[in-house]
Amino acid sequence: METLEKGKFVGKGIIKVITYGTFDLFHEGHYRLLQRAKALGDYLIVGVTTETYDRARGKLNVVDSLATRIENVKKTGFADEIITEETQGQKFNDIKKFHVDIFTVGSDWTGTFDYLKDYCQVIYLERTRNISSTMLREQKQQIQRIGIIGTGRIAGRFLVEAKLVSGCSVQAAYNPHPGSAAKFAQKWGIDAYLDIEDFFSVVDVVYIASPHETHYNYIKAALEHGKHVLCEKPMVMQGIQAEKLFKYAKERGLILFEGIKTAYCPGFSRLLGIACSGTIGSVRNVEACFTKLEAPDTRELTDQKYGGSFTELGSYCMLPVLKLFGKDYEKLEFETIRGENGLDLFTKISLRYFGGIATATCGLGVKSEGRLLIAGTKGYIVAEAPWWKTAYFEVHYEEPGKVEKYSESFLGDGLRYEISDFLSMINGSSDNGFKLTRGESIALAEIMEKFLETEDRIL
Ligand code: C2G
Repeated sequence: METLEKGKFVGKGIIKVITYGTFDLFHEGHYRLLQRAKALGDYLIVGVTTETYDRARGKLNVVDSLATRIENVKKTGFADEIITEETQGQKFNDIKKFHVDIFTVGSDWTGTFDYLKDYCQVIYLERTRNISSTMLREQKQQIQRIGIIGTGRIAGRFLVEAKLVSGCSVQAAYNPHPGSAAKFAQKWGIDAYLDIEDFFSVVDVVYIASPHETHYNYIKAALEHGKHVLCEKPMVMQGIQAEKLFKYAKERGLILFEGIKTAYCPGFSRLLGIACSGTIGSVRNVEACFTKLEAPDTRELTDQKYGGSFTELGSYCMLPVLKLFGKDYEKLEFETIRGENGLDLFTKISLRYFGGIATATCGLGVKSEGRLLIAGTKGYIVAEAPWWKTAYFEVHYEEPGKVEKYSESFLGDGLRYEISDFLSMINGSSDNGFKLTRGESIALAEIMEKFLETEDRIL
């Protein structure tokens, strides 16, 4: 075998191909990838990721051990050599070390590995769009086929994050508007449906990322079709609707889950753990602020029915308040600054509890300092913006020099944590329902409802 010259394939000897993957819960997508990778050359090297590397790159929920995953790759008979992938940057070194001619990976990674083009050929093989239910049944695999309702920005982010959660495969998207559905399908290489019945027939669980006002009907329809549901916040904006949907889901043995990503990220769980541990004494005051300036012509600031800062950001700011003080407030008041079209540009909610007070502030048209402050009888916790993607916070006491600092990882867009918890609840492997309880979701919907009632909206 001749050595490779930089940027050029010298193809006189055998053609060496390399590919990498976790290969967890081995399925036909993996099989087809390896089959086609082998067909690209004469000798196939497969790099199987170690647990440590998967943890480092933020891949969650990996079920099978490294030994099982290697065994499954071996069983296909396509791999001539199996190695482990242990670190970031290893691909480049492997290509040099093994004199690789072709690097290949599924098209869900298109563009990511273009930096290797200087050293070998890079080929993105079309990913397998649909993993058949028959195959999953035969292998008794716990892979959930996810369908997305709504094809906006957040749906794209969800796709990227879902790729890093083992045990699921995004297979379909639904949007009643042909143009948007087709655009999304083309961009992300998944099947888009215009008919909701066809869509439901190919998925096990549904992620809802459509406009707020459509959530209720979509959740209901999905539950009626026996699908578990993960819905973007705010799930619904009436307490009674939330109650009905949770009851309906429970009767059918289905999981209904509101996606407020902060609730599921490791840093926020740790922060709550410390706040409730007595370290800062009894919690007496919670102040949460989240502002994000939006252009005046965006949906958030023009949707007369459900736009405005509180419907957009209120779920995040109310989350720590509900987690620390609960749902039984004695008093709740809104103060709002409205734009010319009547929508709120800035809203502050004040709540009084037995033994505590809280404010939640959000703005789309007024900028303020985003921070979460939890004050107790012995000290306080502070997390600066973006505290809703909690990665760092401090605990302070009366003595100015005494400061405890906490860091936690928050990877990517953070949606992977809620997807992972949602899947583990479906599979019954753990009950993460406590991170955002049904009662808290219902309370949030009631507060949204109260807020909308204070306004002159055409509902
Ligand atoms: N794959 C596919 N079709 C699917 C699912 C996966 O073609 N429906 C491909 C992936 O694109 C990848 C391989 O199968 O090439 C292994 O997939 P995973 O086990 O999910 O591994 P992944 O996280 O994609 O790791 O360093 C690791 C690599 O970057 C890829």
